[in-house]
Amino acid sequence: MTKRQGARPERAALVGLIAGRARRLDAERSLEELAGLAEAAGATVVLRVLQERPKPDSSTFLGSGKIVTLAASCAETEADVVIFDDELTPAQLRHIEAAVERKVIDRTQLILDIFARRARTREGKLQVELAQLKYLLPRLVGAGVALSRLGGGIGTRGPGETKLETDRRRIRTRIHAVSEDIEQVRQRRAQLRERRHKASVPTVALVGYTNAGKTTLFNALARADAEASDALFVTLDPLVRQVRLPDNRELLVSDTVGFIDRLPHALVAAFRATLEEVADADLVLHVIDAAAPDRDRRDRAVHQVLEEVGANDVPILEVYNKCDAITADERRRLQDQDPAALCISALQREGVGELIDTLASRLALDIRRITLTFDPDEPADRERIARVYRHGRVLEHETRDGRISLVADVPRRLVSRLESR
Ligand SMILES: Nc1nc2c(ncn2[C@@H]2O[C@H](COP(=O)(O)OP(=O)(O)OP(=O)(O)O)[C@@H](O)[C@H]2O)c(=O)[nH]1
Ligand SMILES: [Mg+2]
Repeated sequence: MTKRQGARPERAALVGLIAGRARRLDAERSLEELAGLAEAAGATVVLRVLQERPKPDSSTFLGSGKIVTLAASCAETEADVVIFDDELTPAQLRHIEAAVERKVIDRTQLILDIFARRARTREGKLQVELAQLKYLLPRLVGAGVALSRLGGGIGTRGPGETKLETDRRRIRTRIHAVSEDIEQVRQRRAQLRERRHKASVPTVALVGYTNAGKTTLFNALARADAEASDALFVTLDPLVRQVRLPDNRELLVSDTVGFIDRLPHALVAAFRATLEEVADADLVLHVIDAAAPDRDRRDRAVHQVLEEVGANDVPILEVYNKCDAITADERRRLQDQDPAALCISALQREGVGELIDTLASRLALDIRRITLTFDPDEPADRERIARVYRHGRVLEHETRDGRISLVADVPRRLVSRLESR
């Protein structure tokens, strides 16, 4: 089933909560970000509501009085859809929808919708669809009144202009089929990574908040031309390219999906195949938008996702990007805060050479001196010798009794592979 959106953009009312100790400023920025997300999903924002209360109401999120006010404002502004800045429980979703008498979606569903719009490859589409279906299933409990009313638009679109399945039994079947397909993709990726490991090329994974400039930096490093744009979640599928270091060694750099505050858990889980690239890297390069007003909130979000994908024990290098867009004073403050910080401009290719040098030394730092003996008649041993020469620094080479013995400095992560036979 394919259904195209009509030409008229959906009119969206945004609702956020200033809850508990959360600062008003954070809530405001979060709502600002939600507006950006709504626009990325093709909506026009016609109303913003920020409500202060200690914690969300378990039934209506805002409380029954405020919900009535919200319904009136929505009618007045002719909003088609109400978007909540937090994930709603299935019960909240039902109650709110009944009260405001129009489509209600939450931050999670909105992000999933954007991912669905952006997904290009089979892998990306499968992963997004899985996350969407897993989100939907518990929300179709009962008669599924709420969702059956959804005509179209945000929250009803699957990847690639498909309409999402809303029949529970068919959703279950579909979840099963999609999961199996993803598992195959995951295995294929794992094989590719294994092959790269065998080739002993170190990998660097670019991570960061969406729109931080990862793809721009990726292009600068790899002299590639992947799509970078001032929109959220432009990149979904991992790209891997070779980068040659000044000392002629090679490394692989991967660009992947951007992170965001409260990245839906279902999405992280579904993107496991993609995000394993990060967990498996030798170094994570965290690209930070130096010009973003809420760096701390973004920073927390990135670290949370890294932890969720099991990448928190990969060494990390932080880079402040967009330093062309901040004042000299701000730059100095940054450097005071974090003396090791690298300030670059991926867009203007400033500091990229220095970054490459840093990458080279960070990847080379972890070196061990080893002595190995090889049998040059063995093809596997000849391959190992070649590998030592390619990736290490050979200090001694001695041939005795038909055997070759090498003393070399090699990256620690390669030691086990060179010694194993
Ligand atoms: N001023 C300035 N803008 C930059 C810089 N680097 C990237 N940008 C801009 O920031 C926007 C986002 O860049 P991308 O490279 O697409 O960001 P990304 O992190 O890959 O974003 P997603 O893939 O959407 O998560 C684009 O408009 C870039 O031109 C920089 O160094 N300075
Ligand atoms: Mg990108």
